[in-house]
Amino acid sequence: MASDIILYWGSGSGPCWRAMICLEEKGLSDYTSKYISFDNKENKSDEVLKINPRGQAPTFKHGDVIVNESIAICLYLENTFKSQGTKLVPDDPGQQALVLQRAVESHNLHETVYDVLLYFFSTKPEDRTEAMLEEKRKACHKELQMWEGYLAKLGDGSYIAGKNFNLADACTFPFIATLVRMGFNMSRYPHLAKYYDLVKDRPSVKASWPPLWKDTPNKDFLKVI
Ligand SMILES: N[C@@H](CCC(=O)N[C@@H](CS)C(=O)NCC(=O)O)C(=O)O
Repeated sequence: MASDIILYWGSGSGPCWRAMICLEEKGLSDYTSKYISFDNKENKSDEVLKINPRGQAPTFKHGDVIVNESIAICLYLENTFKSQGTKLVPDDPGQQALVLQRAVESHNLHETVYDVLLYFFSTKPEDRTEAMLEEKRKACHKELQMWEGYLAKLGDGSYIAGKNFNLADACTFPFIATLVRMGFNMSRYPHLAKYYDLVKDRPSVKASWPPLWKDTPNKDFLKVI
């Protein structure tokens, strides 16, 4: 029974998706799901602010325990529901170190992807300059080369931090999927493209796929990146 778990989440939010994937992986899919609209500023409602003074999503509560910050939520779920569902953090110290590192390191990918998107969302096409596009392009490719290299080193069929799906994937995949959704041409990164294909049909990922993305075609903003 997971009905004493409440998650406030917004569609298409990578941080929210991380928590939702972990809830599914831990067999907690019957949590109390509270969808909030960022457009209607529901993340700044009294109900959310009471739990999360930053007024951000994900906002999470389990009984009387409040945990905000997506990676903290994922780690809390693993620690609290250790014996059920997918093991998200391995016991072996070396493997664990890699998983924790990649999970936290996904912050860089998050920042990079959202920075590029913010540029597109906050400017009119006619106001975009080639110099700014080049700056965003460089930052994005520099970050993606890092992740492409990690996957290349691990070999075909690998997840982001080893042979099994774990916390690092829950934390990283949402931002790879965001790039694809927004029209980024992932075929230039063959390992990342294979990784996307490997993870996109995973039951936890499918069950938590952003609803607004389900019935609409991918965007094309990032085709120039
Ligand atoms: N570091 C936070 C970031 C959460 C975050 O930035 N959430 C965005 C949605 S993707 C949000 O709530 N934005 C509204 C705001 O900051 O007012 C986490 O990982 O949970």
